[in-house]
Formats: sequence, structure tokens, C-alpha cells
Amino acid sequence: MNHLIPLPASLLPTQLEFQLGPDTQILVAPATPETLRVSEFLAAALRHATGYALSIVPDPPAHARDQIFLTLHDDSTLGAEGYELNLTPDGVFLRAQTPAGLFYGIQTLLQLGAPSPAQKPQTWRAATGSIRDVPRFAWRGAMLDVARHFFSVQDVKRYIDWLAAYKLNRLHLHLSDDQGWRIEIKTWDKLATIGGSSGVGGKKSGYYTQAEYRELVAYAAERFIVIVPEIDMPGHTNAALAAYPELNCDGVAREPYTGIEVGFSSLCLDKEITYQFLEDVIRELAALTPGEFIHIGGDEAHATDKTAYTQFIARVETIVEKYGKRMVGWEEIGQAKISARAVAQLWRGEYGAQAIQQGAQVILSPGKHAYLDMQYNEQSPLGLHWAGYVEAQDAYAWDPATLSAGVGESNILGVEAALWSETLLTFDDITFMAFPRLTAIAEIAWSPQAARNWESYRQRVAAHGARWQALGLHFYRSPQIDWE
Ligand code: IFG
Repeated sequence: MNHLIPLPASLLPTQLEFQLGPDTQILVAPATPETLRVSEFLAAALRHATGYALSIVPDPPAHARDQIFLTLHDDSTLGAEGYELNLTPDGVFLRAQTPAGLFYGIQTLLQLGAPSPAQKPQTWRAATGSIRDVPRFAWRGAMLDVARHFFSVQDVKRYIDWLAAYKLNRLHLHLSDDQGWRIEIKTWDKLATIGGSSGVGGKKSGYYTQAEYRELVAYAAERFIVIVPEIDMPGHTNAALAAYPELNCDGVAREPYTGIEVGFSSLCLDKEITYQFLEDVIRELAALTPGEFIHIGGDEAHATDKTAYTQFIARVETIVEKYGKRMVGWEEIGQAKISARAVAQLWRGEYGAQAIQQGAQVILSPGKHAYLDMQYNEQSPLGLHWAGYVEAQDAYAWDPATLSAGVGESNILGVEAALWSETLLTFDDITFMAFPRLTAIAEIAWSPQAARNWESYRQRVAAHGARWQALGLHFYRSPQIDWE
């Protein structure tokens, strides 16, 4: 019980052991499509770890020994995502108000068992005790930049698997930028076919068809993760400007851009076609996205007139709201007139107060703690360092509620780890930069601030290193951690 990440809100070990055997069963009540799917998820994970094919018993008649009980029941103190997990030598009892709560209890249960799926059948033991757990923040996010370099559906699904294991519940996909447009838009088909035909260094081009995007949305939803799509505007738009001459003020298409400079591109805000373009893109994206949020970027619009920018952001929010979604934007949107439904994503900490003054909530992604594309140190083979070097402790040892003046706990919807891909080419590059810092952000997002400390995290994450090694996850062996 001493290596759980994120740390549960309350934990009471009882120093005994529950051993799972080949005839352990998973009992679930009530048996609904969602609770059965969550039960299947647990059975599949335990089959992978032990070789046992545990049977699922819906709405069991009575209690029995050595079983795993999953039950839904009303308990408002557990909220929408909390759970109670009690392990005794005679059985495991997991209860929650919602299937999401059951899912998060299962992630904790799986961490309690042995990590080695090496040889099978593997006796699967878990320390006994009782856990009562609820998350600190509602928005526990990871951003993946698939615009600088494109990553396959398979790679994104593998990343989603790891997000779910650490109770993250938002995947923000940065789908467009100067170097690439990565989502099919049927009314403007050249956005993907031309805008998706390049990438940084001319590498890793590509795009998601709408069917593939729906596949990612569904895969994430099965793991209680909401996809938040970002179409960055009015800056970071060279790929769109290369696809359609008419989107440019001078009517001339831009060349595809394969460098890593920022701030040089802008949509043409005084052309009406720009707003038709935005309406079509937002309408199609909203239809593909069951989640309530659409991210419209808004960062580094250095090539856009400031007044035009503020009017643009206000107009884009009306379009996003027209299609039933809430606007998320990088913190620069705080300069514009935004509604209290808007969400500003802090990354430099300059415009948060202006967004909060308008009633908006904020997500915290501070460059010097939560930008996972920052190099760990000067020797790091991957990443940038405009925000400084970010070792594991820099990612862990901060409190969102005290980071920025004027930004308190009640203004904060949550936190999000941003992984920009200018220097990343492979899935191993993604995980090398993400682990062990993404798990630090996941703990900040979930666990009570008072329960957290670096000494405890560095010991617990060392045990996860053994699990990551066993599962073939490529990660950074930070010298700050005594890896097992
Ligand atoms: N800033 C840019 C990103 C990316 C990043 C790399 C934001 C909001 C630097 N904008 O972060 O496009 O280039 O660290």
C-alpha cells in the first residue's frame, strides 16, 4: 500500500494479504452496460497480470469468499469520481457512486498487485487495508501536440492507456499549428490533405480521418477520459494558410513551414471568409466531440493586431457556444471579453487574473513545472528549455493554489501536463519526456495538497519504475530517484 500514485485521500493499511486465485470471481451490482464494461476492464487487466480468466457474475445472489465485489451505491461524499476500496484476506470490496468511481478504484487495486506479468500463472497478491478516495480537481489533463509531428491512432491509444492508469481524465489534442493540420474537415478538405502533408523537419506528416478521431474519442471515453480538441487560432495557422489562398489577406497561399519558430502567422481577421471557415471547422469538430469543451488556442498571436485579436476571440466564443460547447483557450484570451463559461489555460501566468475577473475558471500548465517538452537538464537529448530545465522534483514540488497571485483554489478547474512535439518523433520519445513527470502532475491533480511531499513521491515512483520496466515503457531514470 506504500507505492500508490496518485496518493489516495485516505489510506489505512491492515498489514494482511488478499491472494487472488484462478477461481476468484468479479461480482458486480447493479449489472449495467457501464458497470459490466468496467468489470471487463478489470478482468482483462488481471488476466494480463496472472493468466487467470476470472468470470464476471452480474447481480450476484449472495456473498461468497475470495471474490472481488464491485457495487454502485449512493454516497454523495464520494462525488462523481470517488470510491471506497476495502481489501480483506477474504475478499475485495469496491464501491462508488458512479462507474467512473469504480474505474478509478480499479486503477488503485491494480497498482496494489504485483507488477510482473512476466511468467504466468502469477500469484497475484495485494496488501489489505481500506482506502477512501476522491480527486482534488475535476480537470486532470494531458496535452499531446500532434501538429508539429503527427502520431498514429495506435500511439495515442497507448498514451491514453497510461493516462487512465494514473486517473487523468482529459486528453487535450493540439490538432493544428503552423507545421500541420491533423483533423479531416469535410467542408474544407485541403486543411488535412495539404495542411497535413508536412511536419517539423518535413517529418511525421499525416492526419486523423473523422472516423479515426471518433475511434480515439470512444477509446478514451471507455477509460473515462474526455478528448478536448484544439484548433489553434488566430496565430499558429500557417498550415491552414498554406491549404487555402483565400484565407490569406493577400490571397496567396503560404508555403508549408517545417521550422520551429512561433508567432509569425495569423488568420485574416478582416475577411468574412475567415469566420465562415471557423464556423464550418467548429461545427464539424463539435459534432465529432461529445465532450463539453473545444479549445481554440489563442496563444502567441504576435502577427495579429491586438484590438482585432480581442474582437476575434469574443466572436469565436459565440461560434463555439452556438454549437453547444464551452471555449477553452490559452491564457492570452483573458485580454478579450470572454464569458464566465470560458476556461483560460495558464502557461506563462500573465493573463490569468484578467480571465478570472471575468468569471472564467483556469487550468494550470505552468511552463516551469508542467511543460513536459522542457529538457530535464542541459544534457537531455530531447526537448526545449525556454522555460528552464524541469527535473522530476520541479514537476512535483508546487501547489496550483499558491502558484500565481490572484489565482486561488476556487478559480482552478484543474491542471494539465503539456507535451509539445517539436523535438519528439517516436512513442518512446513521448514516454521518455512524460515519465516520471506526468505521474507527478497526475498526483497534483488528484491528491490532497496536505498529503503530498516530494520525499514520499520519489520513493513511491521508484516502485513504478520497476513496473514500467516490466511493461517495456521507455522512461527517464532521473538521478533524483532511487529506482528499484
Ligand atoms: N509555446 C507555444 C507552443 C510550443 C511551446 C513549446 C504555448 C501555448 C512554446 N505555445 O505553449 O506552440 O511551441 O514549449
